[in-house]
Amino acid sequence: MRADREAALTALYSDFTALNMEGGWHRRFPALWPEPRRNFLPHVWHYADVKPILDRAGELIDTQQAERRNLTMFNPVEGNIYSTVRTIVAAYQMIRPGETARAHRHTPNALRLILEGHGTSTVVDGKQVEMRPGDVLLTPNWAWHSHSNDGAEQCYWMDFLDVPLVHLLEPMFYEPHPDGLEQAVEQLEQAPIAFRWEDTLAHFEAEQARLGPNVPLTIELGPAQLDTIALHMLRIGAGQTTAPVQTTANAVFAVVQGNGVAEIDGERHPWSFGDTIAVPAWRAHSIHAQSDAVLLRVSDEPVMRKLGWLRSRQP
Ligand code: 1HN
Repeated sequence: MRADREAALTALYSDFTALNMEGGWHRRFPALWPEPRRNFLPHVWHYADVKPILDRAGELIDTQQAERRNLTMFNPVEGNIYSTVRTIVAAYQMIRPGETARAHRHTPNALRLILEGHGTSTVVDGKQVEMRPGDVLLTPNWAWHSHSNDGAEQCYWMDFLDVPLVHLLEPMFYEPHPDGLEQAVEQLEQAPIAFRWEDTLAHFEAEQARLGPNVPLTIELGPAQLDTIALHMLRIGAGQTTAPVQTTANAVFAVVQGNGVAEIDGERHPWSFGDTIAVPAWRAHSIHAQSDAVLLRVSDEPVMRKLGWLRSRQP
């Protein structure tokens, strides 16, 4: 009787497999778990390591060959070859004097943080804005964008895109501009897609007047224009540390100025100007500054909030 049942079960389970199905009571891997598994790894990429590599690439690869001379930072978690955290990819890009990165558009949302160099501008849907250090410039879903360096200096910046989220959900569309560059272009000093460094500093001053001098400040670059990505600037004074937090939002931090140490899941990660810090979902973290620091936090908070999955707590 018992042996009959065992044989019947074995037959049942092999029929599952043959038909590409599985019993909820028979899984080899659980489908549900009590709280987020920490999957992607905390990691820091140092600009001091990246910059010479961008410079070497600059001597070997031109913008004819590479539509964008960019280096993407892939998380060291096993099996990953692209994403910086689950939903976001971060890249460094450099453009040399006289070069143009041709216009294209794609469904992934993108933004840039300018690190170094003057004389380069970006054109987003026909609006040309200069790129200056500390500025954050947006290229939303399906906006045309190109970059040109008409100055004398190499320009370095960081790109952040929701490409991994688009890969996951699959609504990828990409199109090169038929003319290579947009034809009718209007030059703008202020534009809704441009968050200027001077405005960020003024915003911090106003926030400090409200909260006092001894606490780290967080401001949002808004109103939000990217559906999937939230942008916050953090100002952390020398010796200050942010309150530890654990959140379902995936984040990448970029260092705009200063240096310090990020504590992520109990491990210390030193950072300085231009570095990229991957803080994946549910990794408890706090950030300590050793000199007056500003960091940009790029996160998928709007996605988590919209879908009812944003949960944050003090670890
Ligand atoms: C992209 O289109 C740009 O337009 C930069 O400057 C970085 C990284 C991955 C995929 C597309 C750009 C990118 C990118």
